[in-house]
Amino acid sequence: MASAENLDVVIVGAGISGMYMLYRMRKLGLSTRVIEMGADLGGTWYWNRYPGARCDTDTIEYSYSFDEDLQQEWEWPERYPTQPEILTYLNHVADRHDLRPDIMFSTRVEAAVFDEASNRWRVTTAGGAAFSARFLIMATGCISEPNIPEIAGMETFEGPIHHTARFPHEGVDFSGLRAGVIGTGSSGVQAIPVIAEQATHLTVFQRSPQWSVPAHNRPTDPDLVAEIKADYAGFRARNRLESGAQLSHIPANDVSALEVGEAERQRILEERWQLGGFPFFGAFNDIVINPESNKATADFVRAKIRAIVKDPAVAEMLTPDYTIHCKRPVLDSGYFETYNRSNVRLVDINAAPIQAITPRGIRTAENEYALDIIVLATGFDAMTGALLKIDIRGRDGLKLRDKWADGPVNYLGLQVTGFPNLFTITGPGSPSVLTNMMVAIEQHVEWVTDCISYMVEREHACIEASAEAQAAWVAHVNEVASGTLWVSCHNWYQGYNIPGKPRVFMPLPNFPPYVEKCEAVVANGYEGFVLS
Ligand code: NA7
Repeated sequence: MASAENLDVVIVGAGISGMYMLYRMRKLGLSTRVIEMGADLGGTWYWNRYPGARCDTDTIEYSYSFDEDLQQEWEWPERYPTQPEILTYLNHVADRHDLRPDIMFSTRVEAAVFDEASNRWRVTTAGGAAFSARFLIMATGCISEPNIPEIAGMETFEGPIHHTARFPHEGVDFSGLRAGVIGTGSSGVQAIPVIAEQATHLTVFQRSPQWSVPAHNRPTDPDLVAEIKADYAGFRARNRLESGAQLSHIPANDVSALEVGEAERQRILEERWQLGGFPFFGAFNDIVINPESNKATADFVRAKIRAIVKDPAVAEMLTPDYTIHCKRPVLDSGYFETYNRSNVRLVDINAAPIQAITPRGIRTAENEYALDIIVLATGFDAMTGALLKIDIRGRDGLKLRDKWADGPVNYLGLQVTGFPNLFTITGPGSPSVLTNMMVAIEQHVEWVTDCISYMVEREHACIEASAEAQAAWVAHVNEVASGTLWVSCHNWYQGYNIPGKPRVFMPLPNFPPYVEKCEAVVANGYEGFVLS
């Protein structure tokens, strides 16, 4: 067995959460190492380099809040940041705080085993390195493990096949090529208009149509930025709790779609449509809980799709029949308009499924499509995929894979019973993907920092979620989720995109009460945790 380097803390992943976690652990004076699979930092923003990749949260909110000088100094050129801009920003943060020396790149964690005799985690990597740490923090991301569908004949294709989350760093020139894109989630919807402009021909293979709304990207408004920077801390605080860490600082209208007449309803929806982005889904306060309000909103978007897409048959194929906002909302820049181009064809693979990838293209139940290049925009094994890829074993050799065989269970989305001193940043059971990830990440990193600091000060060896607290938390998450329309369709929040994955609602709706709960737990001496 390789001898292990002794550390206080091992953090897995050098994305937004791993970087901030390292910064915080260093401030506590703890010896810390971040282990990162990629050749460089950035996590999501390191890997997702497909054409058109861009964050769908406004730049003024999608940035760290912990460094006042940084947030005052940094300038974003547009409303939404592009993938390269975010990567530049994260590299700047790493340089500014000298984070790199404690990050091991190109190193994949293979296993993490808890040793009960020493109360330490032994972390081993694919390259044979070993670390022994008191605390193990999984900063592996919610949407980081790509979903590569098993399609017969994939290996026979004569051209390249790229997943959006594993796109070549040097980029891909689609000029002169017949391209095929499988998948129409956020990644597909962002990539499709850009690829359509370059490629000779583009075929989009759609399993589910999307309720996409216009992003309305535009240059940064200097007046708005000046106003925010005059009191950035206040803006962050309002964002965090008053607007519920939603995906936009523009709050939802506090009115039901059913409380207003038809003309007023249309006026509000049109106003929100023109605002663009996530504020659209805040047109009314009950879109995700009231089926009738949801239908009114969906009907509005349905009419928009019909108005944009010239061919009625194509418009029909592009119009979803499920609850709007049930799958994670998608923002676009000219997505529906792309289907008016003569070089773009839409194929409904729900009606005629893909049977095989052949050497020259894709064969469905109805047709064979000749292609030179295929893009898999097929998403991720979200929330649990990256965690379960690692062989994590807690007390008595208990495997996390077994513990979560019927779906993830934990307390506060932070800790799993039987896995002492192991923390998951934005784990399932926490608001995570239903919020602005930046806000959720900072809240978790700060909670974990305070917890570790408390333990170090009081010389506690272990913290572990009690079985009772965990059971109550799992029941709570299910109860909250079941009161929403997020359980009414086949979304990845419930694992529907991965064959065989347990159908469990994974994120926790509603950020402010969650933060209150986390704070109350601390105020009550880490209620629900066993400290030893
Ligand atoms: P998503 O949102 O999971 O979208 C993946 C798309 O790929 C979606 O349209 C899926 O259809 C489709 N898909 C998945 N598996 C298959 C197979 N096997 N065959 C055909 N089509 C398939 O991932 P994205 O990368 O677009 O976005 C992920 C997140 O990144 C997003 O939510 C934002 O947070 C940013 P389905 O809808 O499952 O029928």
